[in-house]
Amino acid sequence: MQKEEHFTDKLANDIQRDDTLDAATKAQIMSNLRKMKDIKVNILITGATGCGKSSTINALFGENKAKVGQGVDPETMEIRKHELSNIVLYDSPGLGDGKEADLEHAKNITAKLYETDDKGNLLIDLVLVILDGGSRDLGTSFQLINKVIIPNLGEDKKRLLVAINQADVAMKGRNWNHEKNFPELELVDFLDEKVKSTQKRIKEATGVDVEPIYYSAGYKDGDQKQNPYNLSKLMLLILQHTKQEKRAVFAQDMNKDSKMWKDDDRLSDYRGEIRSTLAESITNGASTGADIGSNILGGLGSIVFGSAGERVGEAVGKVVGGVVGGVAGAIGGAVSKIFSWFD
Ligand SMILES: Nc1nc2c(ncn2[C@@H]2O[C@H](COP(=O)(O)OP(=O)(O)OP(=O)(O)O)[C@@H](O)[C@H]2O)c(=O)[nH]1
Ligand SMILES: [Mg+2]
Repeated sequence: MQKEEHFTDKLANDIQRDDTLDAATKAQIMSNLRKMKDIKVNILITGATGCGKSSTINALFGENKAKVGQGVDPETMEIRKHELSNIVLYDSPGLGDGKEADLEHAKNITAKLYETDDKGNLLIDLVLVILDGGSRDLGTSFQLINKVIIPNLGEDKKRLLVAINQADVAMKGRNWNHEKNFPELELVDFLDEKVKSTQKRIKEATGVDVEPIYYSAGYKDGDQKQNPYNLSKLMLLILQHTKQEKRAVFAQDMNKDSKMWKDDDRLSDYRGEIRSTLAESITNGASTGADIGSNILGGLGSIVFGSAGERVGEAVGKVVGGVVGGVAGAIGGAVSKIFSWFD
């Protein structure tokens, strides 16, 4: 499969051709973009067998992008590695496979949580625990969260994210509107209750506050097919729990199929917020050290890219270009093209 051109290369091309920028500024931006291209975000995804880890990975990042890491013996219970361009996923079984297997999984997950990168920083940027919304007994999942993950998470508890999947079948398929792909009121209440009780069970056992969400990764089953629900809400949460300067690279690996992102609870403009979050991280990262202060850009980012519903392209062109021009305008204009698929 041919790899898609990296967005930092596209950006670099546009910047090179921009004759409003001087050579030194261009060189600085090029160097920033090269560094950005190498950023890795390491995500540990875990949860009980069948909760929807693989489905979630494919929905978020695109089916044909995830390839299974090398050197993995399927007979062992090792964590599987899916290496995308910039996002690296570690797919681990949760608990609930019997005493011996559980012990092995817990050991592997714990080891992963303590692993460090070549700079000595903790490798794992984010732990996504997926709960099966259709399951009555989430006891083993809480054991996983409360006894295995949280105690070994270190100071930064923000690295933990809990998401309840299979919202569509949480009431055995009742109260899901298949035509419109959303939950009817009764199911909404049921799911909200599930979110609350999940939060409570973690808080009471560990003192840690999490903000779980519910979603559906969707499915494809022969002729049967259902798009995800609240996937954009999950994506935004993932971005918000990732370090600001690392967020940019999700633009490379996110699923480019716009159908995946369209159905959600509409409590917020998740897609707009994803766009602005990404655009801000890219713009800040690209302009670091260039002759326009990144604080100016940061402020501008939220004003410009934050406008709900408006295409980043137009907004950037009009506002950034008009007000400061130069570096911000050039980067902003180029950034906008990256999101043409994300309507
Ligand atoms: N209805 C519905 N089915 C789902 C959803 N997510 C996953 N599934 C189905 O649940 C089954 C298991 O999904 P997987 O993604 O393979 O789950 P997993 O956690 O990767 O499973 P293991 O790797 O075996 O631990 C599949 O048949 C999926 O199609 C969802 O949101 N709604
Ligand atoms: Mg799987």
